[in-house]
Amino acid sequence: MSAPITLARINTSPPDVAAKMLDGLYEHTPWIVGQAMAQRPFQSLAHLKHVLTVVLDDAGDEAKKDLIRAHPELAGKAMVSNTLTAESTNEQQKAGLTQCNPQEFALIQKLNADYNAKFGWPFILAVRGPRGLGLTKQQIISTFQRRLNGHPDFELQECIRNIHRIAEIRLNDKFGFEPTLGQDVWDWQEKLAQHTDPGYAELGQLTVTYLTDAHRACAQRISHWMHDCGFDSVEIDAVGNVVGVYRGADPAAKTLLTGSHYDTVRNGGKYDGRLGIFVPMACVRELHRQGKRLPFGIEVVAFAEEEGQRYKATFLGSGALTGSFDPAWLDQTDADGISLRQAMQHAGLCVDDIACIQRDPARYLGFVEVHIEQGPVLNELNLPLGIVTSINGGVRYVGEVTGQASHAGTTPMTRRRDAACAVAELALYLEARAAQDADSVATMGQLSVPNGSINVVPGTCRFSLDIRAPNDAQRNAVEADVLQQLKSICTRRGVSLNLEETMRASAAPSAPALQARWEQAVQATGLPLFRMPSGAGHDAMKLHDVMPQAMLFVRGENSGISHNPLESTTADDMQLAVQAFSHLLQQLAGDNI
Ligand code: HGY
Ligand code: MN
Ligand code: MN
Repeated sequence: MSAPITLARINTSPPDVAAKMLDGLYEHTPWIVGQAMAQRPFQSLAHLKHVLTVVLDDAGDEAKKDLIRAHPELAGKAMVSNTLTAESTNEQQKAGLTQCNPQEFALIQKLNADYNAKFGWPFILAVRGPRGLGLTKQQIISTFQRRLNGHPDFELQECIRNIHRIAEIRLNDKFGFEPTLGQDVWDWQEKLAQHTDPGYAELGQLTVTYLTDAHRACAQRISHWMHDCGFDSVEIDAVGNVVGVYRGADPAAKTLLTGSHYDTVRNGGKYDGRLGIFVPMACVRELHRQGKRLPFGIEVVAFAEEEGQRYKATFLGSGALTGSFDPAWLDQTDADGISLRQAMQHAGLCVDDIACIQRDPARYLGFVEVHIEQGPVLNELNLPLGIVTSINGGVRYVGEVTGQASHAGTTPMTRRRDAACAVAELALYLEARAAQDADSVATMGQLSVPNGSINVVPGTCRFSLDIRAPNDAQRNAVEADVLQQLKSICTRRGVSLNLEETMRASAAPSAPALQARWEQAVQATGLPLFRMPSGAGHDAMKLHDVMPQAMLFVRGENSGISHNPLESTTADDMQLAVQAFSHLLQQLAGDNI
């Protein structure tokens, strides 16, 4: 039995001996590992993995295509003729590809043929999957079918990203490394995703909106898991936030506040918000397991409402902590006419206690939040972690344009007051106006004709506006132009407008001292630093109003797609997030690290 491979042996052995220990990482392509040896010593596995991606990136697209073509097809000829490498055999077995039924086998052969004919290389997918346990055959087939429609430039890079994921898992196997904390965080998210609102469960979709039964089940599960992690106190507060406190050794010390939200958008992903709850929970569990107390307390809050889906009360959960809960929200009604007040009472929440939730900022060191990036940047850079420099400011509206419903057949085009066309004209202006700035974004996420008919000119059209920019002045400029255009469209078309602002959040630059701690923590993992703004809004921008805050981003799979069931990240990346968070805690504790 050869001695286990260690980083020390890799760093100190002659380069060819070290490369030999890593043989098989990249299918039939040893030169990548060979060239990476020049970058020794490797600080960590994460450092080694990233260096391998850089070596290949520097080699260019033809080298990438050669590497892809060195791979076998899934359930392909090599599997049938039993000529797969040991690693590929293991991987395709774990994914059940060696047990395809005739229909599955025929379908995969057809997909292989079509994919090869379209792209000129085989389809590559890390079939061990984001958890490392192996994807199901159905997941493999549906990914295959989805990516067959991709663009060649994207598919080339996506195959390479999957090859790096395959190499990462093979490297873990060689080192006997299991990202166990990341796997636990991954499993918590899977279990929590079992709770979803009625109408979505049947569709296999994840939707958890404020105070539904699924939402309250999530609160219960999170509170039970917090207890299991060893938090000293766990409570569900008057707006449904789940608050876990792990006391510090020094009762006079300030507390570190952290957390994120557990509500989701409709048909959302499993990681948006939730990752920022479970990463600190895993850190507290490790402290508890070691019987360790930091000088300061750690308060992890699972915020009950951030997305503003059921009620127009965005950031309700974190807003309650900063004293910005708006009592007027209580009279808002949802699509079924249930008021927020009724929903809270039905959930057993005491509306009178909401004011008690407000925190005294002087008691806190600040707020840190871990969140998936929800964009493609880290995914395309092959970077597991990113440092957030600022959160873009945003403003949201809901509106209704009223024109004149009339007969689609008899109303001349010159005599119409078509509410939908007015809104459609605004949508195109919104898109063009935001595109004028390199980094503004504007979205009309909702556009509907209530009780519309195929043969009636729309008399009413409802819509939403979501406008964001890296700073408030730029956001306000886009907003002003859009509102001005909306007004002139309505005047010209003879339609009326009802518009309501539902959310306004200022851009939130990270507190330099806390950002520096995230940077130190990421460097300690062996990864390069990458600083970036957040296009998405987060609870941190609410806490920003009252205390220092800074965020850590975790790479998303599938181009970092979010607010979509394809949202994904890996147990290895979550492990690194837990590692970075633990390092930040040690820094704050003054540990000499
Ligand atoms: O919309 C956002 O940016 C966040 O996901 N609520
Ligand atoms: Mn979200
Ligand atoms: Mn979020």
